[in-house]
Amino acid sequence: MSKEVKSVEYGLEKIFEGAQDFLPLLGTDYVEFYVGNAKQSAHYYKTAFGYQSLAYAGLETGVRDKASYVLKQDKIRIVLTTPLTQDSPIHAHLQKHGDGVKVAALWVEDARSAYEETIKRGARSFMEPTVESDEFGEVVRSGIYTYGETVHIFVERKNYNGVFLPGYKEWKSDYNPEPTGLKYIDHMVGNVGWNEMNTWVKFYEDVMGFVNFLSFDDKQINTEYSALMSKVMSNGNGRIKFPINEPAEGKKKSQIEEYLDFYGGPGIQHIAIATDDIIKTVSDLKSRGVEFLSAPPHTYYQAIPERLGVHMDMMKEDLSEIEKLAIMVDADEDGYLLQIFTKPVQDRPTLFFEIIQRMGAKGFGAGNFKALFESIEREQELRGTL
Ligand code: TYF
Ligand code: FE
Repeated sequence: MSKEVKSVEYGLEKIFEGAQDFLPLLGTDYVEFYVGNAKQSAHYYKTAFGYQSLAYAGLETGVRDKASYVLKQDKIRIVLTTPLTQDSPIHAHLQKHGDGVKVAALWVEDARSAYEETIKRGARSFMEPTVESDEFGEVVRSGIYTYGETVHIFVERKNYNGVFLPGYKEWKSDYNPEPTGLKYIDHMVGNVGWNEMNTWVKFYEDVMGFVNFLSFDDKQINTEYSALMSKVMSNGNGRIKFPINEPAEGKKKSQIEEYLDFYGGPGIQHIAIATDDIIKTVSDLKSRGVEFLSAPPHTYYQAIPERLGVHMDMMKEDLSEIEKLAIMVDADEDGYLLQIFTKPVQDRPTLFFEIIQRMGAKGFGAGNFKALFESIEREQELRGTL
């Protein structure tokens, strides 16, 4: 089949001028977390977030050195992996970073070419192209490093129809909590060190062919106490969006510095997950014990009609319900969006989740940054890290 036919099939239209097409990406394939106890993490993600059991690899399937639980909800696949042996390198990763995201895997048409094209442009190798197969076909994977010890694995699965990857067996569980309406990964944000943002912007431009389509500087992103800078990188078809944050000088410690201290360097800070009914999703998540940042003050909600301007008429959601759930609202020229942020999902103040509903808006909620960062600072205050 020719490249053109495949592209049409996958709808790989180019929406960002300037993006290079040497690395066509079909979407996010999976996100792998390294965790201290994968069995219990899997239970948490099923119970609290409504993920469904999909696949498993571990002692019972002949894997001796680690256990991995794969969960799914709509288009999202997450893998929770823990080491089983004393000398596993995953231990070293956990000791340094705590629980966190190791792999942001990207679905590609050709994992060998993805590897060659990115290595040629300066990527550091994590995994040479490797073919894995079982009775359901074969998968080719390859991988490169991005910031810190985080990696991108390219997954080519066009000749595979198993549940996840060769080496995993289907996981059928009697415990299946209802989904909470999580649909797909909207973006994944990385925190990098002082003066490193532009290095990683250049990495996504030169090595991955992405474009920088939005930037926020410390004049736009600041509170009385702290500041940060952020640049949003996107691939050509807009399916993969990776904002990158760098701390900036403020009167007190920035949340980005707090992350870098506790994570022991750069890494993934938050994963934004899309829903098309944020009121239902957030109500469900709260009833299952997911903790969110505290609400902005009432004055924030009073200012929404003004902030939304022409988009206010479009807004279907009830403002008092939005305020009760502590959801935030912002608009840009294309529409509005609703978003909310969880507290960190492990003891270290590192990874957290965002729930986002886009009603046309393509931005990241810049109008909410101040209120959001003030909520984060209230948490930092409690942790003694501000
Ligand atoms: O992804 C974003 O840009 C928004 C806002 O530390 C944001 O979700 C930016 C920086 C940050 C937390 C949230
Ligand atoms: Fe975000």
